[in-house]
Amino acid sequence: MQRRHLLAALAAAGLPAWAADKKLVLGFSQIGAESAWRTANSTSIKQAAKDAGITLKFADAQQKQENQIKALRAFIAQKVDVIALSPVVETGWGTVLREAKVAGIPVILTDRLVKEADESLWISFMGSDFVEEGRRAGRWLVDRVKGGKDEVRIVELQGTVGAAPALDRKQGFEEAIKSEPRLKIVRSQTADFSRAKGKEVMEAFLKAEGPKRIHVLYAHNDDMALGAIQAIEEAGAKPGQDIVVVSIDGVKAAFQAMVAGKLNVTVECSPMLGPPLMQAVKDLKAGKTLPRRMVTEEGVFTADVAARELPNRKY
Ligand code: GYE
Repeated sequence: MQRRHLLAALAAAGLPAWAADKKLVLGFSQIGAESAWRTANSTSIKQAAKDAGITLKFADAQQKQENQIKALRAFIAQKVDVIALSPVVETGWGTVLREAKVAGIPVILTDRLVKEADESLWISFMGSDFVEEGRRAGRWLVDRVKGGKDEVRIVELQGTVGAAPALDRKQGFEEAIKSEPRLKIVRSQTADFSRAKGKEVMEAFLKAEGPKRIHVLYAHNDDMALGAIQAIEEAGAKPGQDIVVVSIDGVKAAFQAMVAGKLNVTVECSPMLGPPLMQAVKDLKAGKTLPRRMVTEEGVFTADVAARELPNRKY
């Protein structure tokens, strides 16, 4: 933005001209580094802050809500201009969000939503529609099994317990497969969005059911699917053929697995939230009102388009 525009925006927002010379400070509380999605998300945030000339205080909570709460308190003590939070689970945020509100620091939720009755505790939420992602995965499967007669036995790898994308992707998928009574989820367990746990839990599923009694794997993210693919191969079955593999995110490794014929479909979930977040921080400080909800646009990619799409993938 040109300086005279910035000054005009500041004046319109009732802010003094010196505010134009102060670099904005954003405190960002990240969940951790559990998946390729998360790593791409962190890179996007850091790069976009640099490009926008915003000072970023980045805190990695290593998957622990208590670390996120500590980070938020540190941001409040440092009087950052804006706080952005990607909450590991949905509940338990009321107290610390109220502390931010009392301190007059606006909070933007990115990626995941919280469940709090008082919705004035955050000013905007940007990220994907996880229920819709689950529905897209389910609809693809309903279409795929159309016309068959036999029961289709599904095992499900859930994301982190209590996390918005785990709850919502389960709900959306279940809703979509209701229209096809042959589809049955026979086992469902968390593997915490990680590749190692995805492999471990899939091994347990294969042991309990036997590879022949599992027809479909639905994983709430690509990393768990990729771990599970390894387990399926080690059990002597062919992922993508003997067991249909459906997952979510659309990371590069998933496209590579589709090209190799081991994964059937991935529902896209974009981690590139850095640029819209920095824009929101600037808009906010220029006195603009942010939309309450900003939804990411995304698609569905199947194995037959994977080779063509792979070079276009940004994460
Ligand atoms: O799908 C998963 C990550 O919240 C959308 O978290 C995100 C999810 C993503 O660990 O891979």
